[in-house]
Amino acid sequence: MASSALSRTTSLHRHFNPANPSSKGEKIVKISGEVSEALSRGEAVVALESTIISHGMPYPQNLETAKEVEEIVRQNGAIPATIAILDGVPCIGLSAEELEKLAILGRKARKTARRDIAHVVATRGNGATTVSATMFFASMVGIPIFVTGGIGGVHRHGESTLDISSDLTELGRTPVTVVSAGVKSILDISRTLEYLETQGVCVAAYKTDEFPAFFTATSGCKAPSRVDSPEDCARLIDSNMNLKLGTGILIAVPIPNEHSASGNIIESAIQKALNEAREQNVSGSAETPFLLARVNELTGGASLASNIALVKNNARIGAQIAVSLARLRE
Ligand code: PSU
Ligand code: MN
Repeated sequence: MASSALSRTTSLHRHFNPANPSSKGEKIVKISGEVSEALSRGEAVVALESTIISHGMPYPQNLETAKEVEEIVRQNGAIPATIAILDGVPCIGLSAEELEKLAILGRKARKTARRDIAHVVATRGNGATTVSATMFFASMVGIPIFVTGGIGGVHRHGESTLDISSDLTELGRTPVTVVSAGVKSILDISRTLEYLETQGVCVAAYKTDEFPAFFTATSGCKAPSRVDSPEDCARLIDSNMNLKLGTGILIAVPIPNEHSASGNIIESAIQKALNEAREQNVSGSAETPFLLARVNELTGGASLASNIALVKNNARIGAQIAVSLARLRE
């Protein structure tokens, strides 16, 4: 235990040294007391993103879901660390007031991927971090596991638009494990898997051979690896850390059967939303939020209910993995 606490502190300080602040002497990031204590003791911590709160769901469901997800992480023995940039300060672990502020800001908060971080901080803005930016901060402070709903990927027609989410390159360069329900079929799933292979990312499906497609458990694409328990995941993460591979891991958890949306209804809504995006020239970072909102409207809220259910399921499994990893590294 003592040696693991020591090694965690050492690795924390290698990435982020609170004694080495910015040029003006300010702290570079703010870590909540609870999260910082858990990290220094080598206890289980789960990072959570904030774009899902600001751009992924409407108010007030976004706030309710964010609170419930944090509660599920706690019930399963880990400490939640929601990450966002507030008034220019990257915050690791939000208070109830900060979480509410972000949920109410909604789309007024800036969707912040890795490329946007420096600008949001420099302009003292409010930034909701995507998977890429959340991974960056989680890694900086030494949180190995991060739970979300779905990650970005290669967009349909990405081979000509080059619209490939920076989530995929982040997975290739940052050793954080992301627990998600796969990728939505608003994206090109098989090209997303090809790109993750190019980036050297280990992709493992949870208790299934198939890579899941967010709203549905199947995608028609085989997952490159399979894991069957939180302990399997913890051993995988531990090996990745010991080998210092430096790359992330994607654990793809299928949506529970009872919540999976009808594939046909979702698929026709996605087709319609994609056509509208093209007609209205919606592209770049605006495309994913546009599609998510339209699919939700077109399915009369059915997709939002599935979305909430799968995020909660991921939170439960992610916390179990974090607990198992903390035990393994004691
Ligand atoms: N997919 C979802 N819900 C989301 C996102 C993706 O099902 O909320 C968000 C995540 O924050 C993800 C980001 O990191 O969108 C990807 O955006 P882009 O496609 O612009 O890279
Ligand atoms: Mn993009």
